[in-house]
Amino acid sequence: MTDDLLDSPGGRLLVSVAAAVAGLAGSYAVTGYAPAFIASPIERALARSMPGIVVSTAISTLGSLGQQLNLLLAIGLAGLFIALAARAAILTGQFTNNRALPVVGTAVVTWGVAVVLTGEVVLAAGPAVPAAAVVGLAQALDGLGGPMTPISSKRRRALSTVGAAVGAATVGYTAGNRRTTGATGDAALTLDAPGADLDDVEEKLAVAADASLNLGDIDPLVSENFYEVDINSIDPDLSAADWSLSITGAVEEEVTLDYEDIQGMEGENRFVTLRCVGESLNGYKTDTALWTGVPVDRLLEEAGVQSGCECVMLRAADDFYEEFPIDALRGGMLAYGMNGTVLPRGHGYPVRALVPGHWGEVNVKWLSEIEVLDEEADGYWEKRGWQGTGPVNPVAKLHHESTLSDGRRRIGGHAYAGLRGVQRVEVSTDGGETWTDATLSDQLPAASGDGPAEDAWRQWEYTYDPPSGGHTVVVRMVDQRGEVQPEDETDSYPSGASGWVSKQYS
Ligand SMILES: Nc1nc2c(c(=O)[nH]1)N[C@H]1C(S)=C(S)[C@@H](COP(=O)(O)O)O[C@H]1N2
Ligand SMILES: [Mo]
Repeated sequence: MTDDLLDSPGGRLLVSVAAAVAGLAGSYAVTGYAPAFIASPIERALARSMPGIVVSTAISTLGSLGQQLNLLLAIGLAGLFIALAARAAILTGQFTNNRALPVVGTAVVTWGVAVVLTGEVVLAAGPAVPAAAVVGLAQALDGLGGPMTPISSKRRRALSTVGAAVGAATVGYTAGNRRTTGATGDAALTLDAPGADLDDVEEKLAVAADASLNLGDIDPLVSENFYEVDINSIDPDLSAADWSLSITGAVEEEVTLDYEDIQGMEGENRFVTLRCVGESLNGYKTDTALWTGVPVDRLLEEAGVQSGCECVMLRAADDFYEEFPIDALRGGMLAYGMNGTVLPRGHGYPVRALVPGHWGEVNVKWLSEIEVLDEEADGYWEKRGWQGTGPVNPVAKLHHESTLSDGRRRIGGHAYAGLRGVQRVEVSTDGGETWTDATLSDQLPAASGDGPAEDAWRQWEYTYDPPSGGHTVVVRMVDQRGEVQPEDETDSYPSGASGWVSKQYS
């Protein structure tokens, strides 16, 4: 037994962990928050194999925290692989008396693990080199004095190794963050497509701003903060130049389109609202944007649909897939722009589907394939017990409340009913005994400019004298056919929250 750091089990553990930290940082440095990051495939495998009941419970109890915990677990596992690789290399080197093996072994095994996980041969050097460097550093510190006593104490050498790992982590974290924002362009890129009418975008956004009721704390008619829901902790990071979409399956002729094809076609600008089936009744997962893209029906006609089930499966780059009636898709669009900017990565860059009036989940992001089916099949969420491929449930939310200087109360929110359209919102301030119509925002315009948008929410507001003592406000919406939304309350699982929103004020 020498005084060498690498000769004690504790020292080897410390160096292995330091190598893992440096390796993770190195991977992040060269990939950023992207699928090539060494933890990303692990995170994805964990998320995809999680039983439906666990995912659904996590969604309702933890929200997006569940996904973050999953990512942390994946990073821990990736680190464990690197640490084990380093430890094995150190031990084998010592056993065979080979001075080169700890460094070379750590590099090769870490590289191999990264290649197997990510499929990235070059980027796999990201974790391999720093991990091996830390092992090499520890070895060098131990051996600096040659066969004699090393120049610094064992404690000092341990601290130097840890210091190197912390330094690598800091540099890697910074570099990775820079890469992430560089790739996604935090400052949204202005849209510029031959087929897009950008003046029309500006006009429609101005109309929407004008039509919005000024309710201070809640989103105007075009959401400022559009919710994001998907199965990824780390979103696909696609290049538009490499992207293509194929229409396959029960068609007369398969059609493949690339980004340029889509951008060259005559485009349209459409207001569409999305609502997630996992949203709680008075939740915040309903939002509206002005989307730029092309109608799907032309493309389906070009392919010649011959479906036995009149149904279709949309597939995406994150291995997400959803099946639903093809008629719903015929009315939909393929969007590459959002509110006058290039479709952001988090919302499906380069191209996503929009299926008017249907739950968010069938509005597939990072779209790669439209497969026309001959037989019904389950989508990703339906395999996990959800039933979220149909039309949305109507809802009137209560998100704004303020007291005016004269003591009156002002309340408001958004109302959405998919293709049924919002005709009225009714408010009761006496727990549902009596009802009064709320003031509604004007309807957003249709893509053509003629008439209202077929699938967009509206805002409502109502001002009243609050009775002394407590009172209960209830809100409900009435669709364009005059039908009042169902009163019965249901949870979001499995087919979307439903019911009248009510709040008690003291
Ligand atoms: N490829 C892909 N598309 C997806 C999802 C996903 O996980 N992967 N999530 C769906 C769900 S559940 C919803 S509610 C909407 C949300 O769209 P947004 O993130 O743009 O708001 O995207 C849908 N499209
Ligand atoms: Mo969703």
